[in-house]
Amino acid sequence: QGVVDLASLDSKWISRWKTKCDNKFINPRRLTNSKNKTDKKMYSLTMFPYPSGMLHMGHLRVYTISDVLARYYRMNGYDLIHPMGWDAFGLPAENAAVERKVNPEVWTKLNISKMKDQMQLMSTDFDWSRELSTCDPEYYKWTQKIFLELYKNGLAYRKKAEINWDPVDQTVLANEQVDAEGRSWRSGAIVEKKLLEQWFLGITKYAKALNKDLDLLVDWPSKVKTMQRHWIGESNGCELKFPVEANVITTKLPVDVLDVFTTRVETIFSVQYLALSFDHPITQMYAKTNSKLQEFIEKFNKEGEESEKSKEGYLLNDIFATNPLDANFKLPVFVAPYVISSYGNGAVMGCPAHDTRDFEFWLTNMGPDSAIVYTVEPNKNTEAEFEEGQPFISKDGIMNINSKFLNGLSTKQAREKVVEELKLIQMGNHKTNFRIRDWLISRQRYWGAPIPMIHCDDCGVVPVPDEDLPVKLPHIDKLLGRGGSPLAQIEEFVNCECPSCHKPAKRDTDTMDTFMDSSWYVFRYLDPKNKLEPFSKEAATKYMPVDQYIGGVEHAILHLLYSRFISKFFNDIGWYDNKEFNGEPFKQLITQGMVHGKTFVNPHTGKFLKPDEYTIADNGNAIINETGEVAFVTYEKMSKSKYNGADPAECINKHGADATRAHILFQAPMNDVLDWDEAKIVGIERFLKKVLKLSVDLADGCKDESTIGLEDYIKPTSDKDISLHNELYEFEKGINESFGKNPSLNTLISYYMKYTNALTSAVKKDENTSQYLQYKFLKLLKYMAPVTPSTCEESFEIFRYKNAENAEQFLLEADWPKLEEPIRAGINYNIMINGKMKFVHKSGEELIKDAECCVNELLETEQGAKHLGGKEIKKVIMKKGTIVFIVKK
Ligand code: ANZ
Ligand code: ZN
Repeated sequence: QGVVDLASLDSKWISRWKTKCDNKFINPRRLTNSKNKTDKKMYSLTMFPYPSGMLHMGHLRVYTISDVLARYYRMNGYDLIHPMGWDAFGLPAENAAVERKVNPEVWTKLNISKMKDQMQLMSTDFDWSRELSTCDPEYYKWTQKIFLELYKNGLAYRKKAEINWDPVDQTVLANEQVDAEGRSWRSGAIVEKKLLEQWFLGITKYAKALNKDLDLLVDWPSKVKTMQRHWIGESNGCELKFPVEANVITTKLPVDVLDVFTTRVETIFSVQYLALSFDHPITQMYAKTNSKLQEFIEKFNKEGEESEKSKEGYLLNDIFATNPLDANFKLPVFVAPYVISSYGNGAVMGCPAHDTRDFEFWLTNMGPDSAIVYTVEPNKNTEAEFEEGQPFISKDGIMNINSKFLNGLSTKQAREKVVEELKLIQMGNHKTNFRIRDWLISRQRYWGAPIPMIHCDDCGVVPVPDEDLPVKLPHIDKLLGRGGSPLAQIEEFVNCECPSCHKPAKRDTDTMDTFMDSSWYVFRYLDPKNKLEPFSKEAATKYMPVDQYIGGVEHAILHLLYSRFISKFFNDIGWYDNKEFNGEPFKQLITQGMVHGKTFVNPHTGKFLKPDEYTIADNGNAIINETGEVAFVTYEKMSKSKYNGADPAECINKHGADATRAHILFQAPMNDVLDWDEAKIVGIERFLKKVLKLSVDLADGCKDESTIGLEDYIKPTSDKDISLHNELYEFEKGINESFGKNPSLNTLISYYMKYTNALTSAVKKDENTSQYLQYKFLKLLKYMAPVTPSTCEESFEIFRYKNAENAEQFLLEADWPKLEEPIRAGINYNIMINGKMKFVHKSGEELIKDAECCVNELLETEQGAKHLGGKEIKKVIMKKGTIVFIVKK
């Protein structure tokens, strides 16, 4: 029985386990659980991957974490849901179709099968009977149904909107796909604005709940909650009306008041102008006839998001507005690129004296010497700086003499007072605004779920009837390049019959944002084969919310926000019941950190070195071949340009899945960045070989009649066994805690190592009973099984080669071992009865904690029974070292 090559163990055991499980899964523990059903549920979910065709190190890390936790829960007998599926719609498949002329479906399916194989190489135990793929018509049928349900509830609507247009990819982008510089996240092109009819989902109707219920998510990283809160952007202020008129009375304006949102309504007497967004109705009206205004708008539209920073304005000469609290204040009205059309009301009141942006705007458009009207001055107690001629922007000040009836009040008091005043004349009220915008889901792409709507000349927009779902993607052999919606070019798809009047009509040719597909997959996993509905109410009510959601922090905002929205919506329309958690889908969120690659840099040129440009010396330094210098080493995000990528499949081939899994867990706490250094895996390999060696030593050292089975419990009796028991207790406690509420899988591995070392030295010392050592070793194997299943199974086989009778049993069928409390060494108690020393009793400290237990324990001993049996005991006095009894005869 020599020690084996670790990498060879995976295939041996995976195939044996699979055979045992009728080829349905790879973990025999599931057989045990299906025999003993419980109602302890555990829904442990990993964010499903995009099927790119290759697992990367990030996948390796997250699936290892997820699999290890899942195996632990299975060993504890939980009714566990641990599914896996594919976020299979999206741009890469479409690009492959355009560039390589392959069918996106074929490409996607091929990738899925490759990645599934790689997941098996990692020894992951996902529940493949629940597998789903968002591009499967059986799945997107329900995505479409959910869209229609949102529509029915007034949460899906079509609107002509200023959208982000990517001139390179020729497609619409969501706001979040545009970076801070106004560039497309994909092509890098400066994003333009364009007006298009688009479908929106009314997530803003849920903004308040989405913000408030973040408080319920106590097991989420606070960083993620802060990001969500910021994205939702709840802002409490006031909405007020400024009457607006044209200079020429015959001009008819589309509105006669301008609704304005402000968080500083106390500055109302500092207002010197109003500004409108490009698609405000008044702007739109003048733009139709005024070519200068048209040019102004076009110029900024080309700049995209950048334009929001501009200080330029276009004065609308023909109109003026009036301050609602003072009709003498006539105010000029500008069109300004800084006014965001989708925030507030697309109209703002400008206060040059108290806002930096307004100040700059005012001087830019009215001249550098223009006067500004202060109404707030510094509060004497605070040391806010005030400089004449500059805006005073502190929110915490005192109202000065220019502010009429507010004079002398603090800004806070004044804010309330103005709202009171506005309410009286019905010109304003408190208002809460949200930064979050409605969710634009239309995409001009092929590889997505078609929007199930039909456009009829007579009936308008008509939903596709339920019985006609899914609206299937037409089969294509190649895509005709980009430009608008690919589906619009396929006549058989576009032309249809109006479901309402049966005249010829046209289908919507856009597909849905893929975030829509992933917003509800957690529900489908619970009932993946359901042909009648997206999921049954019963299954969802039973298993939701997800207990543990594991994934990358890059989804901290959008995916999690959209899922929360949809899950709350399902709860509200009664598709499932989740009242106590307000429809929140994810109880605990675990965000794993990124995996960084070892990167070699030339210290002089700063250039990244290719693998063939340096040699690793004996001391571990990387020597640059050309110059003989030592290369500088850092860890950075893996990328082709840095030559620092690592391939999980390669690592597994070389070292085996177990060592790879243990190594990736050991190197860093789950939430931290992990600096991947394959060389360090030798430490793990050494440790696993020690475990295998123990199995050989313990199998050889045992007596022939020793038969330790999976369920056995052996009590330590000799002093040496008790002290080993107590030593191992600390590690067992650590192991159990590492799997606790906040899992800590790096410390888990170090407890395994300590346990292994303690056992190894005990075997060397040869002072324990061999049965006890065997028992504790088996316990270690069970504890390690979630992380290194093949190594543990192999050890068990070697070990039971001599021991076990039941050769059909797998280690992986075992229960999670119980934590055995430490045993304290005995203390000698002098037992005095009626003042006389009678005998000595040896026991733990617990003896003198409770009089009744103490007497019972004594009665069980020979001496105790002799002296105390059948006697009425009047009083027990308990002291450390001595116990005095008074016995009444
Ligand atoms: C007058 C004022 C005076 C303002 C002052 C600020 C300081 P948050 O906190 O983000 O909600 N605003 C309102 N709607 C806008 C839009 N559509 N585009 C651009 N800016 C807009 O910000 C609220 C403030 O942002 C509002 O308060 C308004 O300017 C501006 F001394 O009104 B304030
Ligand atoms: Zn019709």
